[in-house]
Amino acid sequence: MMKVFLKKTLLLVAVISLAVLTACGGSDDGNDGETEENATVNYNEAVDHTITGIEPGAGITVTTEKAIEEYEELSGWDLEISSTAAMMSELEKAIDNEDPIIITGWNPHWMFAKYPDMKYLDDPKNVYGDEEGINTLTRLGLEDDMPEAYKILDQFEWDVEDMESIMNEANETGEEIETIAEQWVKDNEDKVATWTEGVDDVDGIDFELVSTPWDSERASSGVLKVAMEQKGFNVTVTPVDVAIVFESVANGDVDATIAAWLPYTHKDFYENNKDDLNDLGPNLVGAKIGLVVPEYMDIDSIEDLEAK
Ligand code: PBE
Repeated sequence: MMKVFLKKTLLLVAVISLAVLTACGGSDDGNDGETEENATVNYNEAVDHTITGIEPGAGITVTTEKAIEEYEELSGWDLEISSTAAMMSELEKAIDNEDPIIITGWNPHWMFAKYPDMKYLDDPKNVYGDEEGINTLTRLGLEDDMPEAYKILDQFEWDVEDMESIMNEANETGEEIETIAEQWVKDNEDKVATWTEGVDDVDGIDFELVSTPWDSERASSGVLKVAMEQKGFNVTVTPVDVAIVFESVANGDVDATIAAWLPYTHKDFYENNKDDLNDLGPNLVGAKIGLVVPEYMDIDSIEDLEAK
């Protein structure tokens, strides 16, 4: 009798515990929903309706201004324009404190090697676009004036991994990108040989490459300069704002650039100048830009943000 009673009591206790646990679980779910909603609202205010951006002369800056115009959810938002270095230090601070932050991010760059727990926000209006290429553009007439240079530019292509290996190493060691790029050329003779294949040596022809100041382009222009100098060219690399890159190639002030992010990031610059330059297509595929947030932020799309 006593045993049966005990058994029943234990069973009852077990059933009650289970019920309590389930109830807690249930109310937890309810809280989650609330937290999610609140969190989204708070992100907008926590970042002060501000996207942390980079230099004024970048394509991603222009594209982000366009996104602010095109997305209702970004109406009233600001783009904080400063420098890539300033943006990266804001990002580091935010991640250290698990604070929300929205940056203008891109690949190839070492930001994803250093902070792998970040994500691109979905961009349903396709303002930033999908994956794109980094194209080679030359001035009109280069093929006739400098056939050897033209042939190297036409054959120049490499992979995201190549470019990133240079950028990551420079970031980790603190050495200049150009120094590492030079070493990369020595270590990758076979790949470099495909760029210069069938090209005769020249005797000190000056060649002007125009580029942008970001690590990705310091890496590409760095390797191409060394590869062309091995064939006898004297190469000058001039880093300038994106607008000047396109204008100077189109004006024929410089010979070429290998720094055109297309078809999205530099779209407007390309459209304005495309009739006056020669587009040799991508020298790298798999580049991307967009709005990037740390994974701990509970949003997935630009449309999860809210207008000011
Ligand atoms: N970037 C890196 C540049 C091109 C290379 C994405 C910051 C831009 O024009 O936005």
